[in-house]
Amino acid sequence: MRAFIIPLIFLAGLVGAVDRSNFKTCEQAAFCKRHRTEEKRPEYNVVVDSVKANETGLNAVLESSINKLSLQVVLLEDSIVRILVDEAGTPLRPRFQPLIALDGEPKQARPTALESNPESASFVTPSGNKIILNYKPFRIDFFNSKKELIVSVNSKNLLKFEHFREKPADANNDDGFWEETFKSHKDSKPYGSSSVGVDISFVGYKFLYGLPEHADTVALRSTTNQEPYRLYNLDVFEYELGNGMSLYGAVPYVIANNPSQTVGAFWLNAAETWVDVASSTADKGVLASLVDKFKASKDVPTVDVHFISESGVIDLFILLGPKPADVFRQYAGLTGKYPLPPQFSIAYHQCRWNYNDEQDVAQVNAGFDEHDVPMDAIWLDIEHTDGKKYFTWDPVKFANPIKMLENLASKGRKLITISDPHIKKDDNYPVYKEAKDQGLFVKNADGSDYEGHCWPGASSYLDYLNPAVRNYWASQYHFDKYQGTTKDLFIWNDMNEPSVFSGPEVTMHKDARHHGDWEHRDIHNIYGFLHTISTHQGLVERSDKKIRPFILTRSFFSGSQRVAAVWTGDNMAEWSHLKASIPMMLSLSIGGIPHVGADVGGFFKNVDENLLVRWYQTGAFSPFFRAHAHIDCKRREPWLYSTETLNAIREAIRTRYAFLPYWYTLFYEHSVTGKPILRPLWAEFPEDESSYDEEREFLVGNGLLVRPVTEPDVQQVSLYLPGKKEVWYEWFNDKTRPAPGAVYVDTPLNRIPIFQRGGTIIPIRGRARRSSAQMRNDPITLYVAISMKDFANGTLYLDDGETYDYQNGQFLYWGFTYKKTSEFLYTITSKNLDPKGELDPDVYIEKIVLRGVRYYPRNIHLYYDDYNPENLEFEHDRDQHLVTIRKPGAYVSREWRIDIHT
Ligand code: NBV
Repeated sequence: MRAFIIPLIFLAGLVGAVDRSNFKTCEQAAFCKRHRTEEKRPEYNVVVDSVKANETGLNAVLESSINKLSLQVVLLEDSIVRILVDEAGTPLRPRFQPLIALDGEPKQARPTALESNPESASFVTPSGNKIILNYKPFRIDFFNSKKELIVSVNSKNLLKFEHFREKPADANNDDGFWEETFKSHKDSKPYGSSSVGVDISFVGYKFLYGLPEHADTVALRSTTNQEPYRLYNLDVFEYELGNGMSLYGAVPYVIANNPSQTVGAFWLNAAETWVDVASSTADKGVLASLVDKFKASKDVPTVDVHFISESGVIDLFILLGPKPADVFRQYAGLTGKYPLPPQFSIAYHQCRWNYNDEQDVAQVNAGFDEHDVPMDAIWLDIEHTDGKKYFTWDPVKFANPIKMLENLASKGRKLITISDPHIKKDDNYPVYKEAKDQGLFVKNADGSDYEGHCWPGASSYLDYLNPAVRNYWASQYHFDKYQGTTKDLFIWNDMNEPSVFSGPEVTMHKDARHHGDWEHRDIHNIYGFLHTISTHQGLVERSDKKIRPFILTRSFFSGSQRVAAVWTGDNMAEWSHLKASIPMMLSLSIGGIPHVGADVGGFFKNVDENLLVRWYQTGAFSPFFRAHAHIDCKRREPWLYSTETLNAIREAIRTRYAFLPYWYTLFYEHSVTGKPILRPLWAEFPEDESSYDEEREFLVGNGLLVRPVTEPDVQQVSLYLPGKKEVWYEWFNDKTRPAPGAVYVDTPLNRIPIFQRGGTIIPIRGRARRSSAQMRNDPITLYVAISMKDFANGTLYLDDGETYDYQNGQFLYWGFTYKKTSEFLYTITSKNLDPKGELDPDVYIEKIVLRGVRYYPRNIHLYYDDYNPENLEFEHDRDQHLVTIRKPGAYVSREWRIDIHT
């Protein structure tokens, strides 16, 4: 039994900031300190005789004065190289690999031009990248098809691999190798420290991104003379901005971008990980001769990264790009994509801790209708349960949940309930009793059930690493088990870092034991991921794989996108937090997790009206859009504010609903290509160096640029329009703006600065309704933004928005193209992009708006075939270069052509 000391932070109410003393620095984590500061570490060399080429790469043994390691360099499909380093021979204990993060076993590929000589061995990938394994000292260099060095592994000789060992009688523990204490918590390491680390240099790069989750800039900062970025999933109360402290989730993955090439590195390790980032130039040290040979100048900017993990193996994937879209696809190929979510989940959500009872829910539900504000889901936080026992309802406050669900469903709305992984220690709670009896909890080192303190008081934690536990937890969601629920109820998984109020750093003890005798240390960063995998399984099973699940999770790891959306946790109602939400969402988004958002309004503290409006406007362009607030905050339903505020909030939410067809199409396209939905500018404009550290603004898909207002009381904001010889259109007034360039736009309270990129066609729905379900068959308006080359195209995906029937052809995916066909003729055509899509709904195009028209249309005709033109009505605003074609009446799922004669 561990003693419970409830940190004061949880009783502290709404003031204060993070208590840093609760969380370790690198200096306080013995392994991190050793990796970071050890001056003279033994060098590893490749044992020359051990090098063996095989069908997909090279194997070898690495040797230092301390130990021997096995090395595999494996070529994977799609220009990815995997480097695996483990202890050689028969180690004392096996090492954990979080293979669950991978979306299946990566497919191997055959290299060409395998060569070896006394100093090195090399091979070439099908796309012309050359990989050289240097023997003395061990180093792996990656060259692109232009023969330029782009990545080098271990060029700084930071490889360090602590092997398991028997504790000698006279063991010296000065450096915390055998045992560590943090505050009152002792961590035992009977086989010693088993940490691993190595350096990776990105040669020719100044900018590196990734490593969510941190409340920091999107472009990673140098950590020289500062704390490294930390990846150790933690429940950080009142987190601070602008540093690399751990937060709730971990994606150990970085992307480097320069004008000619984008590359990535994925460090597949679930243990506590620290990452140093430093800028240098490759004109000194071992790489100098290589860059000299391959680069015009020796002064090659380089970003050096040092990954350090407490246990596990080195399992490193180098993604060779060469363009951002390639790297996104490569990473998604490894860890998976976010499957198409139900449509309601990308609409607007109303949450607070807590909606008090069924009457409260009914009033909020009605309030949205009374005030004409669309809304798709109401959320219930922990207070809805019977004593924080998940899968139960408070018998008094929520006596008729089915009725409540049906009321919501009658308007097309959903209910989301919270379900945390801590299980109240109470023999009368069946989940606790069964899990205890069946041995489903995480254990202490002595084999007893692990106990910690959380919301319900003394709790145990299910061991989701065990597939039997995942099945058990999944079954708790079945309708016969989770009573009072219907298919319109979805799930929120919180506190799954896991948060243990009485544990070290508010989480689980590292020497706790999981299924397979793994230590918690080995698996910590995937605990939340496993929790959501199991919830996902439950939701799929309970509907017989008919309804698409929706799960929101706070903790995550690489691969979590296969099962859940993520939010940025307990932020604050402060302008700085609104601003920080943009880089945070962007990092997650390029880290492969597309359905992301921050609590609109800010979780802690009361929010002022100006900030609330601006937050709604940012939320309206965030992939996940939910208002949420702490239990001690004043109520925040939109109608509790001034008319001006209510109007602005209504307008923001309606704008989100108008753009839903565009969002939904982007989510569909992500599920096919792995491309992020929210994109930093460089993702679309990798050559535009001015955009590399831009984080006030972002792109939604390739067509919309959004620059939310994140400053108080501003009447104007400046923003940057990227691209070369491109043109952008201000969404709300159609003004044409050339790129590249900075512009100022007016930002009255109800204005969100958004721009449409010339060359794109964006589908929207112009009528606001109560919920997205009620808009399902509404007509579409196409916004055609004409490029400098007289061209535009775009896509539209539609289906029933909730079932898996789209996998059996019940969808449509059509493309629209605008182009100049001859001197006096411009055409817009529709084309079926996926003939497997059989959906042919009664959805037609009610309006086409053409932006950037520099000619005078004489007449406009619609053709379903070549013979019967239909004359279309249109308006032409010469000053604004705008043509509006009214009621073309063309169906979105039919082939047609519109001719514009000039
Ligand atoms: O369940 C209560 C809250 C929840 O509202 C919030 O969104 C989570 O991030 N939860 C954390 C626990 C308590 C936070 C102080």
